[in-house]
Amino acid sequence: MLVGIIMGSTSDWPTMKHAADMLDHFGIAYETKVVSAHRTPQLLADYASSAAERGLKIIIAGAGGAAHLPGMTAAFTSLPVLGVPVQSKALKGLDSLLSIVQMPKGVAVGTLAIGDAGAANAGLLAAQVLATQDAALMKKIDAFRQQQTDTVLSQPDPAEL
Ligand code: RP5
Repeated sequence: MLVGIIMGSTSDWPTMKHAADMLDHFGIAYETKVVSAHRTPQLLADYASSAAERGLKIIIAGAGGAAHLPGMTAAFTSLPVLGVPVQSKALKGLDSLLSIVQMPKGVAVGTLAIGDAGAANAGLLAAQVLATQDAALMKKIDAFRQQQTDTVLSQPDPAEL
C-alpha cells in the first residue's frame, strides 16, 4: 500500500470515501482504517510510527470537531500528512479546519478544504506527490486535468443554457 487513509470515526467515511475514489481513479493502492486521536491514542501512535517501515508513502487523515488526528499523526511520522477537515454538525467543519490548519512551525500538515472536496483533493494531491516518481501516473493526472479543461471549454455560454 502506498497511501494510508485514516479517519477519526466510521462516521467520517462518507467524506473520506472521496479520497479513496480519487486514488481508485488513478489505480493507486491504499488502505483505510479508523484511528482516533482521542478514543484510540495508542493505535494512532502505533499506526503512524510504523507507517514508513510498512511502505506507506503518504497519509491522508480526516477528522471532525476538535480534529487532532492529522497533527498527531504528523508528530509520529516524517511521511507527508494531508489533513481533511470533516464537516461537523455543530460548527459545520470550521472547528475541524482550524484544529488542523494551525500547526505550529516545525511539524507540517497539508490542510485541504472542508468536506467532500477536501477529501477528493487530498486523494488528488497524494497522487500528484507520488507522480513525481512515477511518469505513467503523471500522464494519468495530466489526462484527468485535460478532461476537466475540455469539459469546461465545450460548455455553451451561460446565457445560452
Ligand atoms: C471525530 O469526532 C471524528 O473524526 C468525527 O468526525 C467526530 C464525530 O465522531 P462520532 O461521534 O460520529 O464517532 O473524532
